Amino acid sequence: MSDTTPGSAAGLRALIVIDVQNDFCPGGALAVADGDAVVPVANELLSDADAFDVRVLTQDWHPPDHLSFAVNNPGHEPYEVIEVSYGPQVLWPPHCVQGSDGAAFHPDLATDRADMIVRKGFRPAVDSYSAFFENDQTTPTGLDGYLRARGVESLTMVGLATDFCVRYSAVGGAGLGYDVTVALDGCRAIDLDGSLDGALAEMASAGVNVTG
Ligand code: VGL
Ligand code: ZN
Repeated sequence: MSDTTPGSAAGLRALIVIDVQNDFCPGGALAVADGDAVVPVANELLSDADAFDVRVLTQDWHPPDHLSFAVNNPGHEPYEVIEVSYGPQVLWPPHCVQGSDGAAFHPDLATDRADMIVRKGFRPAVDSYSAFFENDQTTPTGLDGYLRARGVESLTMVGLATDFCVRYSAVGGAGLGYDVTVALDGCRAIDLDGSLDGALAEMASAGVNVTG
């Protein structure tokens, strides 16, 4: 372990690469503009053994009957917000269906470098933006336990999308006590109705360090 840990004296540093999957890249079902531009940035960080002790990838992983898909909510269209058991939920085009090409990681992502892959959003009735907690804010994904067990104290996040899964993962991680940095040059946003500005404000007030 290196003794140059930024922001923490002894804890290990983890890189968390969020949802760099085909459906969030150009040509995908829920394409984020310029989404594939995050791949070289993520790969450079994944290869930087001096900067990180632990490398985690997350993967959005929905069953075909997932409640976040507009098609599973008759009378509703993609990008509408509906009320579900745990509060407001944005409806999306079907994306990242388990086992589909769209759910696969971008083919150029250096997935072999990862220690751990966390799948989320696999429960039909609960969406999961955060790498830590599903959208009901109570169901854990298990990532916190994994990081704690490995002695991780600081997190650097890149990936897709800045204003959804990166945002909720960063704010969730800060709430759990991690020292969280989001490297914006390795992120791209959906930006639905000002959601990028909202995400930047929320991350700042949660104490997340936003760089790049
Ligand atoms: C995401 C919308 C729906 C994301 C996932 O990875 O940001 N956004 N599912
Ligand atoms: Zn999703």
